[in-house]
Amino acid sequence: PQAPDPQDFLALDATLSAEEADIRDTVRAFANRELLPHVADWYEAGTLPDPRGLARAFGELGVLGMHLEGYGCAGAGAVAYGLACRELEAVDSGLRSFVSVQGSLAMYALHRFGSSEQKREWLPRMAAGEAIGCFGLTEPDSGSDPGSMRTRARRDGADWVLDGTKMWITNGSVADVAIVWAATDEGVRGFAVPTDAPGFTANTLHRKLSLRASITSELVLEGVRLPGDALLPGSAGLGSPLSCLNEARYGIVWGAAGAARACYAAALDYAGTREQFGGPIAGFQLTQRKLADMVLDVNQAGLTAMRIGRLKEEGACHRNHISLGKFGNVAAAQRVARAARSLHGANGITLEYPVMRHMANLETVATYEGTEEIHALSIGQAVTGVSAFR
Ligand code: TGC
Ligand code: FAD
Repeated sequence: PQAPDPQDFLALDATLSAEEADIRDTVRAFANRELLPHVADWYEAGTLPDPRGLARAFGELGVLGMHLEGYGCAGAGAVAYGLACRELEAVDSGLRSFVSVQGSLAMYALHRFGSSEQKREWLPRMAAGEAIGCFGLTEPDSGSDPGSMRTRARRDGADWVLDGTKMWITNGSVADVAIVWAATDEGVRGFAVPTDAPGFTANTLHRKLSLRASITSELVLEGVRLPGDALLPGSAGLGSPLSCLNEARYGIVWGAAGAARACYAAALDYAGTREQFGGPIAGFQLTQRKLADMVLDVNQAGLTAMRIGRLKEEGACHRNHISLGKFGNVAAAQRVARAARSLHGANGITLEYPVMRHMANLETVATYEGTEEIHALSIGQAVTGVSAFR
């Protein structure tokens, strides 16, 4: 047998189909050419300087809604979509987030719950990156417990009128359409809100210390009057937005494995070239222990992502599989990023190396799409049958 490849220790890449490997290579080449050279500057600036150009570039690459069928979407398999997320997050969590929010949250909500008119109006343009979507579930006083939302939609004749505030909304201030979740007399329902509707404003949030290469916003809805057909007719109850989250969380299972891989690769490279006490730091036992722990975390995260992806392709992926993947892979990525940061010494705290940027991003990744505690409780409930959320 061949000795393990340090970059793919468990030879997981050999289990990919030729088409999947092709998609991985295409996204990796794009990421290395178009994103990696700029991401430290974007991160330092605390923004994405050209979100519309970026959306169009992602659209051309074919990753926006790539796992959806029809309306200009690629209809790719779950593993292929996961591989794209992994390559993007190997560059930066904020870039995977851009693609997740567009494809897995805003487009998925329209695709699954929208009318055929809404799908025809938005999906082809969103797949091409000509229109940007955001997904507003979280509120200032309603994060882990979205069932407590205060945003309200009431019927007024044939119209709907929306009032409320959404918080921490990725791409909110650059979006053309906001998928807004609101409480109604019939329970929680989704609305496609054009962001030029009177009464809708979006304010960019500043001074973030994590996910800086990403735009995060507050959405304010003050008496936003929408025609009856702004309602996503298939949405019914809190389960509707939560089922969109499963899609985005699935992307994070793969994405976190990408961030971990990037930190490990940087650490391995640094360990081989940095010399102290007359030799490369890779030669010290304590460094090798760090690298061995990283190899284990990176490969276990890869295995978890692959297994959950194959379950999804078989139609056998339960939301608790995804909770386990998000819970485990984000924690693994955080361990790898932290160890990689320490291995880089002082250089590790700068933007010249990717490790602290990933480490800081992963604080967000561990928080959004269900915090570590929320996923622990979902897994706890799944194995004990007892809910401990309240
Ligand atoms: P609970 O009573 O358990 O559930 C209400 C209804 O929803 C169903 N359900 C789900 N359906 C599909 N997928 C899931 N993951 C679901 N979880 C629950 C459930 O069966 C029930 O249906 P029905 O028909 O019986 O009514 O609701 P709860 O109020 O007790 O809350 C459960 C909890 C805590 C697990 C849930 O609310 C939760 O997941 N909280 C975390 C919130 C969260 O993740 N927010 C993310 C916002 S979006 C975001 O962060 C984007 S970041 C950008 C990026 O992705 O890059
Ligand atoms: P809280 O829910 O207030 O939690 C605070 C702490 O209490 C956490 O440690 C939590 O785990 C813990 N906790 C809560 N409940 C329990 C419990 N029952 N048992 C034990 N511990 C508990 N949201 C969107 O809707 N759309 C977006 O596009 C979006 N993008 C985001 C981008 C960024 C950069 C960030 C940081 C967040 C984004 N979010 C978005 C919001 C995100 O989903 C929420 O931050 C997340 O769901 C947690 O909510 P919270 O911040 O209000 O924390």
